Amino acid sequence: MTVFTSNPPRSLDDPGLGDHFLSLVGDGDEYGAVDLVTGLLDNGTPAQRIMLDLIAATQSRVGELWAANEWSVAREHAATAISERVLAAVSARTTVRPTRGRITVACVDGEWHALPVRILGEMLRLDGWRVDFLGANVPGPHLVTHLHQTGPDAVALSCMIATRLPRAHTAITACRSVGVPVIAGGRGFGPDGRWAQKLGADAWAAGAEEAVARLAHQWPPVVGDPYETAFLGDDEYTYVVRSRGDLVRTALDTLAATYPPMAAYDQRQHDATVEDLGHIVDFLAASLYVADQQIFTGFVEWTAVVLEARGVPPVALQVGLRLVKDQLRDYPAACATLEAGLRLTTR
Ligand code: B12
Repeated sequence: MTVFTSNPPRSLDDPGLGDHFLSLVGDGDEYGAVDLVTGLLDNGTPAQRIMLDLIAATQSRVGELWAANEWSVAREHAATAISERVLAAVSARTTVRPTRGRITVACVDGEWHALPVRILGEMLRLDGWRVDFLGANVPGPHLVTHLHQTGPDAVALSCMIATRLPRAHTAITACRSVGVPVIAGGRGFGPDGRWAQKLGADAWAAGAEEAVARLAHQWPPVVGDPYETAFLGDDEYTYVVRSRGDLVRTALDTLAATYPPMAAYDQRQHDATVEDLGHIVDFLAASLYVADQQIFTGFVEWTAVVLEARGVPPVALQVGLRLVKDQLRDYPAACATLEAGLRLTTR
């Protein structure tokens, strides 16, 4: 790995720069990381490129290292905090007076991934928008109050994890019903944003750069009837959401009674099992809500990789899926979805 001690990096093309920045955020070297980007800015690197090609790209690598169990959750949290600090340092060095309209940038209710959409907010600010950045976890009613108070031209809504899609739908419907069009983004809306369309978003963009272009050249969009896509979710979805606590508890009790090694679980293993079962139910509910099994099968594929990296045998995921399925015999769509997930674990 290149270590830039005496020769500070001059451009994003310097070999080893990405590795070096990753090691700085991974070692908690906040000042080193800020110095590095300050040097890049001084050498004329555009702030947008630093945000996307360095900060965002490094965060994706942090995610891979966490998923592979090479980095602990604490190390990922610390690295993310430094990325946020670096982003703030880049922002502080760039002033652009607003020349376009006003835009509200927010995460949906229950969505804690604020950094990706913060990068979007900064990119929009640099493109001349007046940005109101509301950050993580914005409940729908508060979002609407904010729209009434500020009258923006658009809402940029982020959903990074598909379990938040029902809440995203509520927010999209509420924004559109007060006449503010929504651009959606974040991996939670699906590989090509297909669920954003289903939930009635006026536009979707894969990343910040695409969103900046879309908002500059294709805004306001042609807005359809906000109530056309207002109703999703059926009896099965409602049942699964309402019974979440019971589904997880019963699965846990059955597991404890039928899987002797669980008796030796420590608190951490017990909590992880509760969390995993909760994820099964939450992704199932989201899948039923938008009537697309891919949300669930994608979750199963991803979880299998994460568990494997932690030495958990594939049978554990199978057992979890079966324990939830056994409780949902009267719900055909839920059973079919869980079965599709089970098939993936037995391949
Ligand atoms: C840091 C992080 C966290 C932090 C977030 C802190 C913060 N302040 O942001 C914390 C610890 C809170 C967290 C929590 C969780 N996380 Co997390 N997290 C990450 C991580 C490592 C980095 C996120 C990031 O900053 N990415 C960098 C950004 C810049 O990348 P990007 O997605 O390309 O960004 C672009 C687009 O998303 C888009 N975009 C985003 N929003 C919007 C909005 C609009 C309008 C538009 C147009 C575009 C747009 O524009 C961005 C810029 O170009 C990712 C890994 C990853 N690869 O992203 C996992 C990841 C997203 N997390 C994941 C998971 C599972 C979780 C948890 C469920 C973990 C847990 N067991 O609790 C929770 C869920 C919390 C919740 N309810 O939200 C998974 C999601 C997997 C899946 N199946 O969906 C990932 C992918 C990790 C992994 N490899 O498995 N996480």
